Amino acid sequence: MSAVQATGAEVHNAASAAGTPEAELAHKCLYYMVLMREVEDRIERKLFRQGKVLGGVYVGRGQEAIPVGSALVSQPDDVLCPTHRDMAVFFVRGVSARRVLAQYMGRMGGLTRGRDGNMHMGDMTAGVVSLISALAATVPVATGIALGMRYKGINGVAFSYFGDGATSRGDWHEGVNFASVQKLPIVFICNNNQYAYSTPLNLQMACANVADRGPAYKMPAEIVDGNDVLAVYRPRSARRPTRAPAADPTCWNAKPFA
Ligand SMILES: Cc1ncc(C[n+]2csc(CCOP(=O)(O)OP(=O)(O)O)c2C)c(N)n1
Ligand SMILES: [Mg+2]
Repeated sequence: MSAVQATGAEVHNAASAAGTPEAELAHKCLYYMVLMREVEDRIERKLFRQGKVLGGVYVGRGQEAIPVGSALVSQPDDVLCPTHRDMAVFFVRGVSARRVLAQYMGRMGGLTRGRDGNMHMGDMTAGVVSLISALAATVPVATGIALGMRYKGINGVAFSYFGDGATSRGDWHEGVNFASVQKLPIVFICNNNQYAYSTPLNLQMACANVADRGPAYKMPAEIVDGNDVLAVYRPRSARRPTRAPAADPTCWNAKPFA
Protein backbone atom coordinates (compact mmCIF):
# COMPACT_ATOMS: atom_id res chain seq x y z
CA MET A 1 0.00 0.00 0.00
CA SER A 2 1.36 3.42 -0.90
CA ALA A 3 1.56 6.30 1.57
CA VAL A 4 -1.30 8.03 -0.25
CA GLN A 5 -3.65 5.08 0.23
CA ALA A 6 -2.97 4.31 3.90
CA THR A 7 -5.19 5.79 6.60
CA GLY A 8 -3.95 7.46 9.77
CA ALA A 9 -4.95 4.44 11.84
CA GLU A 10 -2.93 2.14 9.61
CA VAL A 11 0.22 4.19 9.92
CA HIS A 12 -0.14 4.34 13.70
CA ASN A 13 -0.53 0.56 13.85
CA ALA A 14 2.49 0.10 11.63
CA ALA A 15 4.46 2.55 13.76
CA SER A 16 3.56 0.65 16.93
CA ALA A 17 4.90 -2.50 15.34
CA ALA A 18 8.17 -0.71 14.64
CA GLY A 19 9.52 -1.45 18.13
CA THR A 20 11.18 1.18 20.28
CA PRO A 21 9.53 4.60 20.86
CA GLU A 22 12.34 6.21 18.86
CA ALA A 23 11.70 3.88 15.92
CA GLU A 24 7.95 4.55 16.13
CA LEU A 25 8.53 8.28 16.10
CA ALA A 26 10.98 8.10 13.20
CA HIS A 27 8.53 5.92 11.28
CA LYS A 28 5.67 8.39 11.79
CA CYS A 29 7.83 11.38 10.84
CA LEU A 30 9.02 9.75 7.64
CA TYR A 31 5.54 8.56 6.75
CA TYR A 32 3.94 11.99 7.01
CA MET A 33 6.79 13.75 5.23
CA VAL A 34 6.60 11.30 2.32
CA LEU A 35 2.80 11.54 2.26
CA MET A 36 2.91 15.33 2.07
CA ARG A 37 5.47 15.17 -0.73
CA GLU A 38 3.46 12.59 -2.70
CA VAL A 39 0.15 14.42 -2.45
CA GLU A 40 1.62 17.83 -3.22
CA ASP A 41 3.51 16.43 -6.22
CA ARG A 42 0.29 14.95 -7.59
CA ILE A 43 -1.52 18.24 -7.09
CA GLU A 44 1.24 20.41 -8.53
CA ARG A 45 2.67 18.21 -11.27
CA LYS A 46 -0.44 16.39 -12.41
CA LEU A 47 -3.79 17.92 -11.45
CA PHE A 48 -2.64 21.53 -11.73
CA ARG A 49 -0.93 20.98 -15.07
CA GLN A 50 -4.04 19.21 -16.33
CA GLY A 51 -6.03 22.36 -15.49
CA LYS A 52 -8.03 20.61 -12.77
CA VAL A 53 -7.03 22.94 -9.92
CA LEU A 54 -8.09 26.57 -9.97
CA GLY A 55 -5.80 29.31 -8.64
CA GLY A 56 -2.12 29.09 -7.79
CA VAL A 57 -0.57 26.04 -6.15
CA TYR A 58 1.86 26.42 -3.26
CA VAL A 59 3.85 23.51 -1.94
CA GLY A 60 6.25 22.84 0.92
CA ARG A 61 8.92 20.95 -0.97
CA GLY A 62 11.91 20.48 1.32
CA GLN A 63 9.96 22.06 4.19
CA GLU A 64 7.99 19.00 5.29
CA ALA A 65 9.83 18.64 8.62
CA ILE A 66 8.22 21.80 9.98
CA PRO A 67 4.52 20.83 9.78
CA VAL A 68 5.28 17.18 10.60
CA GLY A 69 7.58 17.73 13.60
CA SER A 70 5.30 20.39 15.07
CA ALA A 71 1.92 18.75 14.45
CA LEU A 72 3.15 15.50 16.00
CA VAL A 73 3.59 17.44 19.23
CA SER A 74 -0.10 18.42 19.21
CA GLN A 75 -2.67 16.84 21.51
CA PRO A 76 -6.34 16.11 20.71
CA ASP A 77 -7.68 19.36 22.23
CA ASP A 78 -5.19 21.54 20.38
CA VAL A 79 -6.22 23.71 17.43
CA LEU A 80 -3.81 24.16 14.53
CA CYS A 81 -3.86 27.05 12.06
CA PRO A 82 -1.60 25.99 9.19
CA THR A 83 -0.49 28.14 6.29
CA HIS A 84 0.36 27.39 2.66
CA ARG A 85 3.45 25.17 3.28
CA ASP A 86 1.88 22.96 5.94
CA MET A 87 -0.23 20.31 4.25
CA ALA A 88 1.12 17.57 6.54
CA VAL A 89 -0.73 19.19 9.44
CA PHE A 90 -3.95 17.86 7.92
CA PHE A 91 -2.58 14.34 7.60
CA VAL A 92 -1.11 14.24 11.10
CA ARG A 93 -4.51 15.33 12.43
CA GLY A 94 -6.22 12.45 10.61
CA VAL A 95 -7.56 14.05 7.42
CA SER A 96 -7.20 11.61 4.51
CA ALA A 97 -5.26 12.30 1.30
CA ARG A 98 -8.43 11.45 -0.60
CA ARG A 99 -10.35 14.33 1.00
CA VAL A 100 -7.49 16.76 0.40
CA LEU A 101 -7.26 15.79 -3.28
CA ALA A 102 -11.05 16.14 -3.66
CA GLN A 103 -10.83 19.55 -1.98
CA TYR A 104 -8.21 20.81 -4.41
CA MET A 105 -10.49 19.78 -7.28
CA GLY A 106 -13.53 21.46 -5.73
CA ARG A 107 -15.41 18.18 -5.33
CA MET A 108 -18.13 17.09 -2.91
CA GLY A 109 -15.71 14.78 -1.12
CA GLY A 110 -13.44 17.68 -0.18
CA LEU A 111 -13.28 19.41 3.18
CA THR A 112 -15.52 22.26 2.02
CA ARG A 113 -17.82 19.83 0.18
CA GLY A 114 -17.25 21.61 -3.12
CA ARG A 115 -18.00 25.09 -1.84
CA ASP A 116 -14.36 26.09 -2.24
CA GLY A 117 -11.30 24.53 -3.81
CA ASN A 118 -7.55 24.56 -3.58
CA MET A 119 -5.97 24.96 -0.12
CA HIS A 120 -8.87 26.91 1.38
CA MET A 121 -9.81 24.14 3.72
CA GLY A 122 -10.13 23.35 7.40
CA ASP A 123 -11.65 20.57 9.48
CA MET A 124 -12.88 21.58 12.89
CA THR A 125 -13.42 17.94 13.88
CA ALA A 126 -9.67 17.48 13.40
CA GLY A 127 -8.85 20.79 15.11
CA VAL A 128 -7.50 22.36 11.92
CA VAL A 129 -8.63 25.87 10.97
CA SER A 130 -8.62 27.01 7.36
CA LEU A 131 -5.94 29.43 6.30
CA ILE A 132 -6.88 32.91 5.17
CA SER A 133 -5.37 33.91 1.83
CA ALA A 134 -4.25 37.30 3.13
CA LEU A 135 -1.12 36.08 4.87
CA ALA A 136 -0.76 36.79 8.61
CA ALA A 137 -4.52 37.32 8.93
CA THR A 138 -4.68 33.87 10.57
CA VAL A 139 -2.34 34.96 13.37
CA PRO A 140 -4.87 37.08 15.32
CA VAL A 141 -7.43 34.35 14.62
CA ALA A 142 -5.16 31.80 16.29
CA THR A 143 -4.71 34.20 19.21
CA GLY A 144 -8.50 34.44 19.49
CA ILE A 145 -8.75 30.67 19.45
CA ALA A 146 -6.28 30.44 22.35
CA LEU A 147 -8.29 33.05 24.24
CA GLY A 148 -11.50 31.15 23.51
CA MET A 149 -10.01 27.92 24.81
CA ARG A 150 -9.04 29.64 28.02
CA TYR A 151 -12.56 31.06 28.47
CA LYS A 152 -14.09 27.66 27.87
CA GLY A 153 -11.64 25.87 30.14
CA ILE A 154 -10.38 23.68 27.30
CA ASN A 155 -6.97 22.24 27.99
CA GLY A 156 -5.62 22.98 24.52
CA VAL A 157 -2.92 24.98 22.80
CA ALA A 158 -3.26 26.95 19.56
CA PHE A 159 -0.58 26.40 16.89
CA SER A 160 -0.12 29.40 14.60
CA TYR A 161 1.92 28.85 11.41
CA PHE A 162 3.31 31.53 9.10
CA GLY A 163 6.23 32.39 6.83
CA ASP A 164 8.98 34.91 7.45
CA GLY A 165 7.31 37.43 5.10
CA ALA A 166 4.09 37.28 7.12
CA THR A 167 5.96 38.53 10.20
CA SER A 168 6.34 41.92 8.50
CA ARG A 169 2.56 42.36 8.30
CA GLY A 170 0.69 44.43 10.87
CA ASP A 171 -1.75 41.70 11.84
CA TRP A 172 1.13 39.41 12.79
CA HIS A 173 2.33 41.96 15.34
CA GLU A 174 -1.16 42.56 16.72
CA GLY A 175 -1.79 38.85 17.16
CA VAL A 176 1.56 38.14 18.79
CA ASN A 177 1.36 41.14 21.07
CA PHE A 178 -2.12 40.30 22.31
CA ALA A 179 -1.16 36.66 22.93
CA SER A 180 1.85 37.73 24.92
CA VAL A 181 0.00 40.32 27.02
CA GLN A 182 -2.73 37.80 27.79
CA LYS A 183 -0.21 34.96 28.32
CA LEU A 184 -2.22 32.69 26.08
CA PRO A 185 -1.47 29.02 25.39
CA ILE A 186 -0.24 29.42 21.84
CA VAL A 187 2.85 28.49 19.92
CA PHE A 188 3.90 30.56 16.91
CA ILE A 189 5.74 28.55 14.29
CA CYS A 190 7.66 30.39 11.60
CA ASN A 191 8.79 28.67 8.44
CA ASN A 192 11.72 30.98 7.82
CA ASN A 193 12.67 29.97 4.30
CA GLN A 194 14.46 33.32 3.88
CA TYR A 195 12.22 34.58 1.08
CA ALA A 196 8.76 36.09 0.65
CA TYR A 197 8.22 35.33 -3.01
CA SER A 198 11.39 36.79 -4.53
CA THR A 199 12.08 39.23 -1.69
CA PRO A 200 14.99 38.07 0.47
CA LEU A 201 14.75 38.37 4.23
CA ASN A 202 17.11 41.36 4.51
CA LEU A 203 14.89 43.45 2.23
CA GLN A 204 11.73 42.91 4.25
CA MET A 205 12.97 43.01 7.86
CA ALA A 206 15.87 44.73 9.59
CA CYS A 207 16.71 42.03 12.15
CA ALA A 208 18.55 38.91 11.08
CA ASN A 209 16.12 36.33 12.44
CA VAL A 210 12.40 36.12 13.07
CA ALA A 211 13.33 34.86 16.55
CA ASP A 212 14.84 38.31 17.19
CA ARG A 213 11.32 39.70 17.17
CA GLY A 214 10.35 37.57 20.19
CA PRO A 215 12.04 39.58 23.00
CA ALA A 216 10.19 42.74 21.90
CA TYR A 217 7.03 40.92 22.94
CA LYS A 218 8.65 39.26 25.97
CA MET A 219 8.16 35.97 24.18
CA PRO A 220 10.65 33.11 24.37
CA ALA A 221 11.84 32.45 20.82
CA GLU A 222 14.33 30.00 19.43
CA ILE A 223 15.87 29.06 16.12
CA VAL A 224 15.39 25.45 15.07
CA ASP A 225 16.95 23.47 12.23
CA GLY A 226 13.93 23.22 9.95
CA ASN A 227 15.61 20.48 7.94
CA ASP A 228 15.61 18.12 10.91
CA VAL A 229 12.20 16.77 11.81
CA LEU A 230 13.39 15.45 15.17
CA ALA A 231 14.93 18.83 16.00
CA VAL A 232 11.53 20.40 15.33
CA TYR A 233 9.78 17.71 17.39
CA ARG A 234 12.00 17.05 20.41
CA PRO A 235 12.70 20.34 22.14
CA ARG A 236 9.20 21.46 21.43
CA SER A 237 7.51 18.45 22.99
CA ALA A 238 9.25 19.44 26.22
CA ARG A 239 8.43 23.14 25.82
CA ARG A 240 4.84 22.84 24.61
CA PRO A 241 3.03 25.64 26.46
CA THR A 242 0.66 24.49 29.14
CA ARG A 243 -2.84 25.80 29.57
CA ALA A 244 -3.73 29.14 31.14
CA PRO A 245 -3.39 31.03 33.41
CA ALA A 246 0.32 31.55 32.87
CA ALA A 247 1.29 29.94 29.61
CA ASP A 248 3.97 32.01 27.94
CA PRO A 249 3.44 31.93 24.20
CA THR A 250 6.52 30.70 22.40
CA CYS A 251 7.93 31.22 18.92
CA TRP A 252 9.82 28.56 16.97
CA ASN A 253 11.72 29.99 14.07
CA ALA A 254 12.31 26.91 11.93
CA LYS A 255 14.82 27.44 9.15
CA PRO A 256 14.72 25.05 6.22
CA PHE A 257 17.41 25.19 3.52
CA ALA A 258 19.84 26.76 6.04
C1 LIG B 1 -1.33 39.98 2.60
C2 LIG B 1 -0.81 39.20 1.42
N1 LIG B 1 0.07 39.77 0.57
C3 LIG B 1 0.54 39.07 -0.48
C4 LIG B 1 0.13 37.77 -0.72
C5 LIG B 1 0.67 36.99 -1.91
N2 LIG B 1 1.61 35.97 -1.43
C6 LIG B 1 1.28 34.66 -1.38
S1 LIG B 1 2.54 33.69 -0.78
C7 LIG B 1 3.54 35.04 -0.58
C8 LIG B 1 4.91 34.92 -0.02
C9 LIG B 1 4.84 34.97 1.47
O1 LIG B 1 6.13 34.85 2.03
P1 LIG B 1 6.32 34.14 3.41
O2 LIG B 1 5.36 34.66 4.42
O3 LIG B 1 7.78 34.24 3.74
O4 LIG B 1 5.91 32.63 3.11
P2 LIG B 1 6.62 31.61 2.10
O5 LIG B 1 5.79 31.64 0.85
O6 LIG B 1 8.03 32.05 1.90
O7 LIG B 1 6.55 30.28 2.80
C10 LIG B 1 2.90 36.21 -0.99
C11 LIG B 1 3.52 37.55 -0.97
C12 LIG B 1 -0.81 37.22 0.20
N3 LIG B 1 -1.26 35.97 0.06
N4 LIG B 1 -1.25 37.95 1.25
MG1 LIG C 1 9.22 32.84 3.36
